[in-house]
Amino acid sequence: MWRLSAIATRGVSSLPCRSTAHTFRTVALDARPGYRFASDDFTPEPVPPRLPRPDEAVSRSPLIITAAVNGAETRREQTPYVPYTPDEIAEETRRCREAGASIVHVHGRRPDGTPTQDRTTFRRILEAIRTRTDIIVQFSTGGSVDMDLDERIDALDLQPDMATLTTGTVNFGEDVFLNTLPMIREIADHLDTYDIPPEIEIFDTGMIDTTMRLLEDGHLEHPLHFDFVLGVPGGMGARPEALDFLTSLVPDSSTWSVAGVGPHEWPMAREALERGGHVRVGLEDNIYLEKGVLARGSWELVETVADEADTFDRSVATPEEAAELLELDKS
Ligand code: KMH
Ligand code: ZN
Repeated sequence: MWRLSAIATRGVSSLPCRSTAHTFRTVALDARPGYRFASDDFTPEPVPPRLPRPDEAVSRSPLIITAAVNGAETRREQTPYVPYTPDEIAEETRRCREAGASIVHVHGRRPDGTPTQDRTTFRRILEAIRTRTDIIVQFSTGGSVDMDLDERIDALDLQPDMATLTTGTVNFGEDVFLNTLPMIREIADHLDTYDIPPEIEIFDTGMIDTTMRLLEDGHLEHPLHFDFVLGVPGGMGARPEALDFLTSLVPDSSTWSVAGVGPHEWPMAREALERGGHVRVGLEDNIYLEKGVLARGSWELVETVADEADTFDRSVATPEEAAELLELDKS
């Protein structure tokens, strides 16, 4: 909001209608005291080149790595390593846990790979994961772009440790990932009913403003964990400046991770490592270990981040440590 005000002020500074400009100036001054204007003209001081980086104040907390092992869109035609069945998903999850992941983000698939949020499928996935590992299990409520709301929330009564909540609509490649306000409220309230902490998925800046409104209206509570999904075609681009801005907007009590899509996975992971944030990787977001080389599973992407953590003075969080950082009650 304050940025829009400042830009609007600059936009009207050469306009003859000074009363309009004055209105804009007042808004800008109230909203962001850093912007000052000479008393009789409307030329702002230059915009600082960069917002202050938040990493200076951040302690080097253990690194939470989330493995997004399958997603709804990644297909065997693209990579043979994407898991479809509950057993395949659970095996891949076990490998990711061994490689350093403390959270797994899962979508349901039918045996032919088509996406489903069907409760029976999720029950099998949950059971298969639980018998193999102690990882924190996070269900998707995003599903795929073709699903209706009922399908997306069908499995939440199984009470996973966490579930996602996207707080806005976004273009998603050629499609639209629809999340109207009533839908968002319904998912948030459903999560609350089953006492499931959300991970707030942010594909674009306005989604943070909507999250704030949901907090004010009592549909969400502090502390929140955000995941900035950057680089989706149609969503917010994956740039360090985007992270500057997004991290400046979230409440102080929040934790955050970043999921860079496609070639943005590594640069964004490094930004998060450096700033004290957390990282999501996996075949849902990116199928390559490096240009032209397929990752042999999400575990290999997890392993790469875990190997790099030390360079940034970060230890890799166990599920227990992750639960503590996110203030989850893991029973
Ligand atoms: N598959 C995307 C349309 C989530 O898991 O919560 C939505 C998505 C978000 O993947
Ligand atoms: Zn997902």
